[in-house]
Amino acid sequence: MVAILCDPSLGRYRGDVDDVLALLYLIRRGVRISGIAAVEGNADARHAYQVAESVARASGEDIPVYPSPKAVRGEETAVDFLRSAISEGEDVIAMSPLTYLAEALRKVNGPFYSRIFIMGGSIRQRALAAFPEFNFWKDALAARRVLEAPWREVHVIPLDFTATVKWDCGRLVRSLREISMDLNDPLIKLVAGGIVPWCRTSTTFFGGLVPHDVLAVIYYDRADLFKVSERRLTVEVKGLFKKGRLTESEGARPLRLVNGLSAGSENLLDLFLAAIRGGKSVPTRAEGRPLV
Ligand SMILES: [Ca+2]
Repeated sequence: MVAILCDPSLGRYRGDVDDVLALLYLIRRGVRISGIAAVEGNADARHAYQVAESVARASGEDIPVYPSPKAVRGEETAVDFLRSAISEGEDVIAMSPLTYLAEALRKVNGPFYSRIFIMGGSIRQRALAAFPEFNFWKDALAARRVLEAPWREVHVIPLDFTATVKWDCGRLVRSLREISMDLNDPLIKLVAGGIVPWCRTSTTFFGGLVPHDVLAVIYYDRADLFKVSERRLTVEVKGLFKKGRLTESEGARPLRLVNGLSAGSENLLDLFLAAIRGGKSVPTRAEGRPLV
């Protein structure tokens, strides 16, 4: 089972849709999701929760969604859910600022049996723009606490790597529409329609869609397609343009840092679309065959 922490947006020009595409990938691949903590970050708390609820409903699966503590009072929140998921030893995939994960960790005694997979951080000063990577920059202290926690394994998919991948938005939208019609799948239909505004924004500003969070979940599913190095890194917590950066630290716990693709996996959009179309029938890493 895997617990998801994300800040999904859909149907807006200003909200990146990579979280939603990542959820679509996991659901279509049949990865068992114990719940989605949908919090503010890339989107406000209420929008993030509504989007995650729509995705869960359209999937037809029983996937509970937990809101940010900012969005509700008195209900089970993202923090409560993450705390119980870690207590149960579930894997965690984090694709948003890490404030609520750090808060949950304070309430669980380590060592944890969980593995953590995080899209966040950058080593270079300017991997994509003047600012460091958003998820770590937004709450750098939380990011540092999460990396320092006694996880079974820590995997980081940094901006240095994700910014090297760019997808053709026109092809992505056309292909998802085709697949949704062929399969008559309400979740793919929801995503295919909702990603259009952000696809226009990202084509204008970045020349295509940079699929940050999607790369984190493809890595979770198919680590064999990626190059990884073991590093001892911590998170800078000070300085407007420095905070959130990953820097070497001898005393840090070792983590696995994704830094490229292995041979033959260059066209990740083909691979993504094949997984969305093929669903659970596409061979997994465990079966030792290529995905496309
Ligand atoms: Ca995100």
